[in-house]
Amino acid sequence: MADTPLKNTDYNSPHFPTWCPGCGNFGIWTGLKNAFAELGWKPSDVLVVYGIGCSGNMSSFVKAYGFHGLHGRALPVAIGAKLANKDLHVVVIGGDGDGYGEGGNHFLHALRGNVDITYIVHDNQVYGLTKGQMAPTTEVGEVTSSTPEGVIDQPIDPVALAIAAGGSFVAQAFSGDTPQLTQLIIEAIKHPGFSHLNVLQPCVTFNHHNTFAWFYRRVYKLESVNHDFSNKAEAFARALEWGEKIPTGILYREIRPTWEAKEKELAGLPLVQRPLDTINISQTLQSLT
Ligand SMILES: Cc1ncc(C[n+]2csc(CCOP(=O)(O)OP(=O)(O)O)c2C)c(N)n1
Ligand code: SF4
Repeated sequence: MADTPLKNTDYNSPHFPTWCPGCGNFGIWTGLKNAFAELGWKPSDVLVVYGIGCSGNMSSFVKAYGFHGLHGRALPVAIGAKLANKDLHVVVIGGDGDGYGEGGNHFLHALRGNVDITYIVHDNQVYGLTKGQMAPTTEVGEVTSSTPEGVIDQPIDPVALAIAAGGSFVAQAFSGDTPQLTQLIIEAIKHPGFSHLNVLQPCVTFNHHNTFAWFYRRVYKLESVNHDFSNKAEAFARALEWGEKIPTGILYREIRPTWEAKEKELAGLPLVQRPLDTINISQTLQSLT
């Protein structure tokens, strides 16, 4: 924690983002830095793990500890870091292709495991960095650079999937509403367990359907309808909403023990602080011969 109040700009790296002008990633970048400042975290208090994509390029634009992983593999890196140092704050940034496609398997099992990290997905419904191929969330019929005759596959619904797979915190935000997004990032980070925040993020270059204007006409805040986020059936029904009405806010939250709390070997000092010279693996090695 810092002694003097922190500002959004304290997390700026020397590099200004290279995203296309008007890209929805700018709103998420702002929201993340706002959240860190409000939480009073110094850049050295947090590790941000990134996947590969326009979203993952944020690794160059945020001043904090960072690890730019492989496509689809940000979650296992982040979980490994958290288990090695349970006192470290760990946030993961990735795209919908990265996290729901190539990394979909990691996503499902992270939801079940409930390791205390926060996963923020920049859901622009397209592969941005590789120039506009279909992604797991692209809508049926969309013409993309890899589907010249329109998408045939049914899109996945990330928030419904997360609730069904056992997520303990599932929320959705819109990158065009930075104040709400900032608060949701803070809520997600404060949640004791795995938190999933799907951020609706217009890609102004390759997705000309799900634009800022398109979202502004459809998004509504769950607070405005007194949504009960402890009710799983209600949360699931809201999570399925898409088209004319799209919910933002916390869809589902439950408190249950984290993976770290249940694993007896992790009780006490974080693994990184334990002296290495007390570790004796000779018995294990002998049992293998
Ligand atoms: C293992 C592997 N497969 C494929 C790629 C190529 N690749 C890089 S980024 C990307 C898609 C990124 O899309 P998304 O995750 O939606 O992120 P965005 O760029 O839209 O933020 C792909 C397929 C790669 N780098 N590594
Ligand atoms: S290609 Fe799309 S997601 Fe990538 S920087 Fe440009 S507008 Fe943003």
